Order: sequence, then structure tokens, then C-alpha cells
Amino acid sequence: MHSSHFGAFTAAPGDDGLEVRPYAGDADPSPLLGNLDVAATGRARVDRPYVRRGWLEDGPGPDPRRGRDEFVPMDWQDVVPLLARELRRVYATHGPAAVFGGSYGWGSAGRFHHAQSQVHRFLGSLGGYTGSVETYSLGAGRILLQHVVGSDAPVSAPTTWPVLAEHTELFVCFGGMPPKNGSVNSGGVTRHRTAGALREARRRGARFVLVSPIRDDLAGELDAEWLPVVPATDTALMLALAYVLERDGLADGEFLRRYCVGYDRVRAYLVGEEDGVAKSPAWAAQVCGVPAEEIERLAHRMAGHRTLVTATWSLQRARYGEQPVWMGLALAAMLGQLGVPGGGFGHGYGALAGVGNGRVPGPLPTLPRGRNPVGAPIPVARVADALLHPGEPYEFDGERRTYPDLRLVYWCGGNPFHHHQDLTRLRRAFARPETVVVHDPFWTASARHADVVLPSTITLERDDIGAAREDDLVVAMHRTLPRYGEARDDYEIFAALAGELGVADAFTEGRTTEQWLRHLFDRWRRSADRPEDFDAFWSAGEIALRAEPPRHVLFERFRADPDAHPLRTPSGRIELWSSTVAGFGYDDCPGHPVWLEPEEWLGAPAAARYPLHLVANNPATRLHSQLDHGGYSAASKVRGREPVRMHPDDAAARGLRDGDVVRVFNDRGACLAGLVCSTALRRGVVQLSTGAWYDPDADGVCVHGNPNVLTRDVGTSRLAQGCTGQHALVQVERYPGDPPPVTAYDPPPGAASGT
Ligand code: PGD
Repeated sequence: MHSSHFGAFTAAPGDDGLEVRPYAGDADPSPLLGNLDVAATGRARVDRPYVRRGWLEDGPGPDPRRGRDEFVPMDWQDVVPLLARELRRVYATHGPAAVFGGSYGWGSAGRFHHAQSQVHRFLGSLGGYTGSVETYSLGAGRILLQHVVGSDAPVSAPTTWPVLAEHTELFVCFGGMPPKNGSVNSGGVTRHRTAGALREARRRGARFVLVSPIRDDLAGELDAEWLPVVPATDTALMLALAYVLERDGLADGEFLRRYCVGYDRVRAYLVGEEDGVAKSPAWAAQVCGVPAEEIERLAHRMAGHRTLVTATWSLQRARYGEQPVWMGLALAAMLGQLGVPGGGFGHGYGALAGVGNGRVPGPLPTLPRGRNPVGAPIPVARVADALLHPGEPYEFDGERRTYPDLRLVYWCGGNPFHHHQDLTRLRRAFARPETVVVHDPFWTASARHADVVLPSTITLERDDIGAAREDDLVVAMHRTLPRYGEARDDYEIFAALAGELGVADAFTEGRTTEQWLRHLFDRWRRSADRPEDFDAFWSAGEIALRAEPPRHVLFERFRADPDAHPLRTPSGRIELWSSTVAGFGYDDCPGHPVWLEPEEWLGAPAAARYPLHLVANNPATRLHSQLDHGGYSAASKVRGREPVRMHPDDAAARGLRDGDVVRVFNDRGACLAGLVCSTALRRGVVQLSTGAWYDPDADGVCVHGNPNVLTRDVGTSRLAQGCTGQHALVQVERYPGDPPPVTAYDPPPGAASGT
């Protein structure tokens, strides 16, 4: 048995490579298991430690050659003291705040070999590091919700699937509930339930409305009514729905008075008393492209049924991404169904397999990260700003902070040259520090931009314990494959460095990997009061924590008695107007939800030059950038490039045909991609998912199709500073002549080629 972020499985080397079988208890296993075929090969693997030639010969320092230089193979016995010396120098000269250890990334499932915990524990034992807060997934949504409902409950404790399957009559899904995202879960998922629960609701008679520029953001079998909204305009549509509820006396005044504060301010904005603009259906239709009559009709349907309003995380991964979350919640509050089974609001159903599964109570086996005495972490998506603007001030959630002076970057278990925006700018940022260290099993673009590259094992090459907060099982993750080349576990690498730096005891506590697994298991068993012992668990392969998700209704207790169970907001109520947020004085996130025009959308002046709205969403064929060269991901490529989807009319207007290699571009950059014509897209919209390995040519054009050369590196607002990678304006044209080869999976100059 083994586990991954996209499912549990068994695997064994066979005649035709790795034979992978999904966990038998999973009714709906993820097709992403189809990428594991490459795990048994050395393709794109880092076979041994490497050091960048310029760094080795000229010493640490800012260097624009990063990402273009060649690598020198090293032995472990030489590279460990070399890196230890550099860490000692940086800590001694600049202090721990100069070391950036945010190290954002999904790494692999597994509670002990959790790469981010390992690097944090290691850097913590050296005296600390500058960290990062929040995630690229949900930066804006979670911070906003803390102010509005005092917690992230609509994300972490939304109403669970069994309740929705039984009670919801109308699902109004802003951004849909994309089946592709529901197949992954951070930490693992042994039983995929999203599709089954939605199917059950549909069989019972529930209806679905999909609000998205992309039709397949909701499974076809749900037979949804599709409102192909203009990208980035959901807030305008929500405001108009709210306007109709208010105008037609359908808003639940009793609910708004008893459970909310600030509806009067929202009302004044809706009807135009605040800014002279009524947020009427006619107004919204001009913005969002949904006809006014459909908005009227939908508002009445919502008021007449048990309605769940859902907003995907993708909505908030955009400029002013706080607004659709706040307004979606306000809309659900006006319907008065928060706290009622099957009604109300949820943020991120379908974003991960775990959302809606309910949480398992109690602790999970967890590697302690140790202490980090360095305060003031940066907002996670502001890493390029931090590297480019040391000492400069920035705003974040009501605070004025200063970027630290970062000298050394340590990344383990993430791929910033996949996940960050405006990769050309990120390249400039990565030229600034004195040293960049990356551990990765693969030659990702981030590894190529490092000075010291240390080869980690892949999950199948080590034993671990799998568990996730929203899952049913604890999984014994058995080692299945021998290690590739000279790869080592991150733990072993850090243990060797810790030994060299004189902090071995603090880091390892004297344990081997096996002793750690037993220790974490025993600690968990005692605190969770479980009867199993480690050996029995290891041979059984799993422990069941529960049979089914619990029945849970978001805000049920609060609804039953708001005085006895107040929210952790200043008022104890849902804050439709937040005097705290208003007090920050941010015009990009004022005190109640508003429609703010992003700089890049189809109604912006910039659309005259770049008339297509790019949706750079999470991919259907891999987890982020992981195993992009695996069979399932590779099969989706068009002439070796990432597929870009476009409406056939938009393609015809440009003289483009299915299968063409096209150039997608704007002022920030360009990439090549393979055209797929599809009526699943609204006209004027193109979709290019993230995760194709960045493959820049000499001019910085990504010849493979990474959309983050096109996206803008700017925060959602000064409130949350979240990632805005979901959207950008672009133009598309045919690539003239023979496109250059994709070299993203080949080793960089100086490194050996795996097979
Ligand atoms: P992954 O591809 O999962 O992407 O960004 P993230 O950096 O998490 O990277 C994980 C890396 O860890 C891989 O290179 C993998 O090989 C490596 N790895 C796996 N196991 C191990 C291990 O045991 N040890 C070590 N050392 N390394 C390991 C994802 C991020 O991208 C996320 S979460 C989101 S939601 C964002 N979404 C978007 C978006 O919607 N649009 C755009 N434009 N950009 C986005 N970026 C964000």
C-alpha cells in the first residue's frame, strides 16, 4: 500500500514498468495515478548532488546566470561540508532573518517525509528563518473570512457531503466544482466522494447552476444550467442577485438583523445610495454578460429553494479576490439559509477532495517543526517582491511591514518556477540572493535556478505514514522502489548537514527514519487513544479512522443560539460590514463587498490590445507541476506542448485550427501551446492550465506552455496579498514555422541524463 495527494494505491515493478492499482475501497480513483508510470524510470531525475559552476568558481553572490549556467557533479561527502560552510557564513554574517525558508509547495503525501516540515525543522535548529504565511491556493479567501466570520469555517468545516446530498435543492456554483480538482487532496485521499455525492443529489432531484466561463467546471452528468459569465465578474453578478432579493422583498430581514451586522451598508450600496449606481440586473448584465432576465429568474429561484451558494478558490486567486468570497457569503446571508441543512455557503467544494468530507477529530501523526524565533513572515505570494525590494515597506492585513534582506533561499518540496506569477520577473528576483538551495527529485525549473541541487528520493522510494485531516484512513506507505542514483531522503540530507553544523541532536533527536515513524505513530496512538501497535499497522497497511464522513452543518450552533455561540468576529456576528477592514483604509478592499474593476478583464482598456481573457487554472492531467512527464499528462499534450483551449469562433477569427502550435503573449511574456478548439469555453476566453514545466528559450519564451510567463505578479489587495495567477489578458497567434523542441525534461548542461 502507498499514498499520494491523488489517492492510495498499490504498486509493484512489473515487466512494463510500474504496475499501479488504485486502493480497492476507492469508488472513484483519480486518473492522475496514470502519471506514476515514470516513477520507475530515471527520466528527468536528479541522479546526484550538483553545484552550479558560476557559484562554485566565483563564490556566493547575486548572479543573473542562475537558470542559464551549467552544473558540476559532486559527491555527498564534498557537497555537505560545502553547503554547511555557506549556511554557517550566512547565519553568522546576516542572521537567521536573511534565510528564506518559506519553501512553499505540495511535495509528497506522508507525515514524516513532509518536505516543508523537514526544512522548517532543520532551519529552526540553526536559529530560524524568514517564513511565509498563507497559501497560493487560498490566500485571499482565508484572510477575508477571518474578518467576516472569525474563522475559515466555510473552508475547513463546511456542511458535509451527506447533508448536501440529502437536502440541497439548488446548487449555485460560482466557478463550478471542477471534477479535476476534486481528485486531489493535500496529504492524501483514500475514498474520492465528491462526484458520488453530487450524483446522489442530482438523482434526488437537486438542480445545478454553473456560473463559469468554462462549461466543464461542473460534471456534465449533473445537467447544470450554464451561465457563461465573463471571467472575473462574479461579484457583479452576485450583487445583482442581491439587488433583486432586496428590491423584491426576498431578503431575510430577520436573519440579517439577528445574525449579521452591516446589512444597511450593503443595502445602501446595492440600491445605489452609496455611489449613485444601482447594482441592478441591467447594470450587471453589461459587466458579466449574463442577461438581466436570467439574473432576475435566478434570484427568485434561489429565494424559493433550499439553496447552497458555493464559490471556488479560483475566484479568489485573482485581483480583488476577496470580493466574490465576501459577496457570496452576503448573498447566502440574505437568503437566510446559513446554518440550515443543505443551504448557505461553502468556499472550495470541489477545490480539493477533502472539502465537504468533514474533519477527523483529534491529532494526526505529525513531525514537530520546532521553533522559529524569526517573526514577520512574508505573505507567501510576495516572494519576488521580497527578493527584489529588501527593506521596502508593504501593507498586509492592516499592518505596515518591511521586506527582509534575504541572502539565502532554501526550497524543499515546492516549485516556485511553476507556481509563481510573471516568471520573467521571478528570474530577476532569483538572481538577487547570494545562494539558492533546492532539494527535488527532478530537474524542475526551480532546481535549474539553484546553486546547490540535492537529489531527494521520491515517495515510492521510502517508508512513511499517510494521513489527512479530512480522510478516513491512516495508511502505511510502504517503500516500493529502490532509490534512484544517489538520491537521499530529505531527512537524511538535513541530518547530515545538521551533523556538520553541530545541531544533530536538536534536529534528529537521535532517531533513524524507522525510529521516527514508530515514534510519531506511538505518540499519535497514545493521544488519539488507539489500540493498534505499529507492527500490526505496518502489516495491515491501514487503520480506519471512520467509515463515513460525519453529518455536519456549517454555522448550525451559531444559528441555534448566536449569543451562546458567537462567531469570533468583533461583533460576534457575520460582518457584512467590517469596521476592522474599513479601518485599514484600503481602497482595494473597503469595509463591505464591492465590485472593483480589475486592471485585466474583458472590459478593461488593456483588452483593446489583448482581447482574450486567459484562465490559468489548475490542471486536469497532473497535480500542479508534478510528474508532468508521466503518461497521463503526456497524452494530453498537443505536439508536445500544453493544450490551450479556445472557442472555435475565436480560433476561426485568427485563422487557427485544432492542433496548431500557437504563441500566447502579452507585455509580460509569451509561451507556445497546442491549440484545442472547444465550445466548452465562452467566446473571448482561453484556458491554459498550470504545470507544464517552464522551458524558456534565449528570449524567455516558454516553448512548452507555462502560463505563469503571462500572469501578473501582484497581490489580490493590500488586505490579503494573495496569489492572482488565475487571470491575465493575452493575444494568440499561429507560431510561424517549425516550433523549437521542448527540452524541459532533459538535464541541464553538465548533469547526467537519466533513463
Ligand atoms: P508542485 O508541482 O506540487 O507545485 O505549487 P507547488 O510548488 O506546490 O511542486 C512540488 C514539488 O515538490 C515538485 O517539484 C516535486 O517534484 C517536489 N517533491 C515531491 N516530493 C518531494 C519530496 O519528498 N522532497 C522534495 N524535496 N521535493 C519533493 C502549487 C501552487 O501553484 C498552488 S497550491 C496553487 S493553488 C496555485 N495555483 C495557480 C493557478 O491557479 N494559476 C496560476 N497561474 N498559478 C498557480 N500557482 C499555484
